[in-house]
Amino acid sequence: MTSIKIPPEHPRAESLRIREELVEHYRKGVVATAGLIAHGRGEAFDYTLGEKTTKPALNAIEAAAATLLIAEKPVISVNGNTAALVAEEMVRLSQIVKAKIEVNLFYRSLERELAIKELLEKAGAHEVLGIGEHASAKIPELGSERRRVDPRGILAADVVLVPLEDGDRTEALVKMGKKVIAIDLNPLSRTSQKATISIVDNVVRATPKLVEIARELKQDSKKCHRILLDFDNKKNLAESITLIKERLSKLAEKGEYLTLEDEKHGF
Ligand code: PTJ
Repeated sequence: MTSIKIPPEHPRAESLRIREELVEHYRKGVVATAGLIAHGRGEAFDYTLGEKTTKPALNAIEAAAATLLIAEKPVISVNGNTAALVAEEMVRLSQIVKAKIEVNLFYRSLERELAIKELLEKAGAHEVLGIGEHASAKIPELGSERRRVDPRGILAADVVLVPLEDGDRTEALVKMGKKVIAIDLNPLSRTSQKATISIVDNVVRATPKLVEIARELKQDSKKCHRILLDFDNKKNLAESITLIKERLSKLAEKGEYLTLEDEKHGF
């Protein structure tokens, strides 16, 4: 439910709808104030990527699906923005790859934890970890509230999916020997740079794709292993950055961004 009416013919209708979704969930206490700022940052990077799932993003999504399916104790870490934008898809993914769902917040408060838990339960989650005193364990060397984790979830996990994350926790989780899958539109962020698998894509596009691919790969563990043998995160991340560079160079050559022809061709 959004509070303003967005005309469907508006050229930025989808982007505005997503923005309103966040504002609405901010009012409901799900999204942190800084979550709105983080979204704006994401939008800017999405522009440079052409607002579509790129080939390197798709490679990373495949590798992420394979990793989650092979994992012994996978956990999906959910924060305010993720819950507001893709609660249902995250729950569906957790069911396919048999992952636990844990709420983990940078701006932690019991009210927000409970509001996010409720949203996830409405989306079909049976168990939501990391709420209140259940987040009783601590990630070493981490100063932020993100250090508080559930011993049944992130602490014990071998693979953690972290959409819209803060770089220091990614680094700390990797140091603990866990595989970290990040979804972050900024390929230069510490999260993207330090993750085991970096999906440089919008969480609203990447998550349904992750669901679709995980469903396809579920019966084929040989293919999962093959995908992972071929995947090189550093190289893939470099391709995302190159893609942005080339796209911006092409646009710079033209000096004109919005023409009807370009829109038709997806620029
Ligand atoms: O809900 P909380 O309390 O855990 O707080 C969540 C935020 C997002 C506020 C917190 O994790 C934070 O401050 O994150 P940062 O450091 O702003 O990083 C967020 C990253 O996510 C940035 O690199 C953005 O470019 C990226 N981002 C924003 N929106 C999206 C996104 N990546 C993928 N999909 C998006 N929709």
